[in-house]
Amino acid sequence: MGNNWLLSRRRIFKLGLGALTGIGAVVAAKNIYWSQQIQALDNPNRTFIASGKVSLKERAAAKGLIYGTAVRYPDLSLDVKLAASVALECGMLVPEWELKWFAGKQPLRPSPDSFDFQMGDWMVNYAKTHDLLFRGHTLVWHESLPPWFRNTVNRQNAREFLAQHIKTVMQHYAGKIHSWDVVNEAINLGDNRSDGLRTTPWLKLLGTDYIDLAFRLAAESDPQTLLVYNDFGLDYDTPQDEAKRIAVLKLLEKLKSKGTPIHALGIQAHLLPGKNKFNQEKLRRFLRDVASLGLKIMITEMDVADKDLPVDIKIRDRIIAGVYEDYLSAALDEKAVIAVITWGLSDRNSWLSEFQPRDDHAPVRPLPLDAQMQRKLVWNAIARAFDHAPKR
Ligand code: 9MR
Repeated sequence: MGNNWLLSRRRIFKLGLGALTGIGAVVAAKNIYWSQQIQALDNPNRTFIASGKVSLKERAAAKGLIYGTAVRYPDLSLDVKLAASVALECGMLVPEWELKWFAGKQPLRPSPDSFDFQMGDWMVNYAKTHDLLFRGHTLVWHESLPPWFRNTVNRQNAREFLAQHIKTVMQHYAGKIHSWDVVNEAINLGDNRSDGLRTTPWLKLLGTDYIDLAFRLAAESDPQTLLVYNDFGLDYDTPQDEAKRIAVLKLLEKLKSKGTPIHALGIQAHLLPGKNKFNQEKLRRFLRDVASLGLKIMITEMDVADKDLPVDIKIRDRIIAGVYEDYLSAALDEKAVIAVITWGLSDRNSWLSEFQPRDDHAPVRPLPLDAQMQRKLVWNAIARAFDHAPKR
């Protein structure tokens, strides 16, 4: 047994080495392919000239559009430069953390029977003082749930928890919110359900009707605000995104046919150039299909991750700006699109620095302003897309 055992160990080792070399070759070939794809994305002759210095807010407004950004309380309250840029460039504010159930240092739902509105109130007042519209984000999501949720919410009381949360939060801000993300990211094809729904805690506790229920509770709680279904992964010409677009359309059709009070689709537009192919016509067609259901559309969380892009800032910024302009010029052709929100305004404050950092540790550059709050090519690209957009 001893010798046989040794032999087979050696053979396995050799086989393993062979397999590793094979895998190595495939990975290397893939890397070459991607780096060629990425080079093809860059057009050194492409210029992003935007006429004049008028802010994004004003350019958007001239077309009947809204431009806004997401921000977090600690950034907005402590960073005067950021605050000044938000007031200058934006017509709308979205709290990145403060109206989730549990995110940031002072969460909205610290315990099952309490609500802490301090952060949210500060943000709403800030928006009012600076003449910004305000968006609510988000009432029903499988993430950012409190640590107490698991052991407290069960099949018997889930409906009551959902109703109490939606009513209390929406009534607290009633009349002050332009639009609410009522349900966020409810589709996930990876969960392999025939209806495409994500198996979230809410789905497990309440069944598939939790979405309709959430919208009805929302409509009762604040009849003035626009009620939005918000999701990601709807942007590219890939089989995954195509399947997700179909699943989202099916969900929206179903809700509309049931009389669910839903008013808009939020398309997050977290873009990742390099490996994904983008097709303007496919995006236009999807937006047209959504609009034909009588829904408005908001681009709700736009940014462009640069983790696969060359480190050279000139090249990187040019590619990112091109991605923004290509996407927005197609999206804004659809008149049902009423707003564009970027997920942050300055590279200083992007979630991507933490969630999708670059392998070379170079600071990420996904947003309109650089870390010094200077306008960069992305700003020009957005400005150009607004300037060329048809009027609403
Ligand atoms: O940018 C947000 C990050 O700071 C939070 O830690 C995270 C969890 O609350 O959520 C991020 O924002 C997400 C948004 O709420 C929903 N769409 C995807 C966004 C990026 O993950």
